[in-house]
Amino acid sequence: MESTLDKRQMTEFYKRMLLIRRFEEACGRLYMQGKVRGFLHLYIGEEAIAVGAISALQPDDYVIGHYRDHGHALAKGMDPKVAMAELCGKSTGSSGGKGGSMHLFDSARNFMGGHAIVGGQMPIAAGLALASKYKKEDRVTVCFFGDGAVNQGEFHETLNLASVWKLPILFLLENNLYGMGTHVDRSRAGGRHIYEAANAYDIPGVQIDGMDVLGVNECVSEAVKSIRKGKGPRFVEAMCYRYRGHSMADPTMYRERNEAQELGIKDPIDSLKKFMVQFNVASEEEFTEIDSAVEAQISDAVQFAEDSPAPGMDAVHTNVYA
Ligand SMILES: Cc1ncc(C[n+]2csc(CCOP(=O)(O)OP(=O)(O)O)c2C)c(N)n1
Ligand SMILES: [Mg+2]
Repeated sequence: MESTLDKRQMTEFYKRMLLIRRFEEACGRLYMQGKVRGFLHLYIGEEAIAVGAISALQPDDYVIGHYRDHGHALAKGMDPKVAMAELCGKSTGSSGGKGGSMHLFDSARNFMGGHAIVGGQMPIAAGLALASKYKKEDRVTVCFFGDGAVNQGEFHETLNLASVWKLPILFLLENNLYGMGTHVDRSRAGGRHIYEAANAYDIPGVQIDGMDVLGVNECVSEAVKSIRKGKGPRFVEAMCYRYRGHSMADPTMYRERNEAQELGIKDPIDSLKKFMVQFNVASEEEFTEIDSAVEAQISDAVQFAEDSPAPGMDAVHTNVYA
């Protein structure tokens, strides 16, 4: 872990990652209490990717991703209160409580969802990037997706057109080694170096450590700079690890309990903290203060969600397009 970033930026990364971690833990608790219903896919362990990548963007840039979306939404600036209310199905949520965990959306911050169909966000991402190019807007689209999405037709169709049309788009693969309970080695030829697939479409691809927020930020900053210059799409494969099951309903019987240890997985939040303490960027006391502030922010979000009203009956016929 090396970096030329300053204290303010590193502290911001730490805060954001911790906010996501604590948010996810609170979601897990609310789910167990029956207050969050439906599917719930936690992003715990992968925080460095959302935070490192999205911190390299401008507010006008688009972010779009899959159903494991809380981390991306929070990193793009969505208010944790609004996100938590959405998860609890409340009218104060980002989609008025009608979207839930998999469909967070914040168009004011250019966070374009939260998509439940594996790979379904990819052609939409290309559409966003095409619109920006057509309208000559200085905007980059970052499309997040998982290792399970790369075996979908949309992945190949999107990479092809994005390259042919030189779209301002970054494909950001979060390779957490699993698509539900299936290890990537069993579902994908060359599953540990998927980035090479981008070369087939003339898109430069790299593989990075997705557990290192500073490394992610540096790599994405460079890629986005090139995309902004009109040099066409880029592809980043961030290797990471999903600490929890695929969803809350998954008891993870298909992998050994000590797999993360065996793989030498380093926690992204602990690693950054150790780095900052070692190089005197921040003291233990400063971290204690940040930790309490984040805890307070999360309890406020939970309280807000619990106190908010459910959508009224008048909402039954709104946002229905068929
Ligand atoms: C088209 C489609 N097929 C199957 C599913 C069921 N499904 C939901 S998540 C998932 C696994 C995707 O794994 P990955 O892309 O690696 O993302 P991760 O959950 O690891 O973040 C599958 C198969 C779906 N939602 N959409
Ligand atoms: Mg996966």
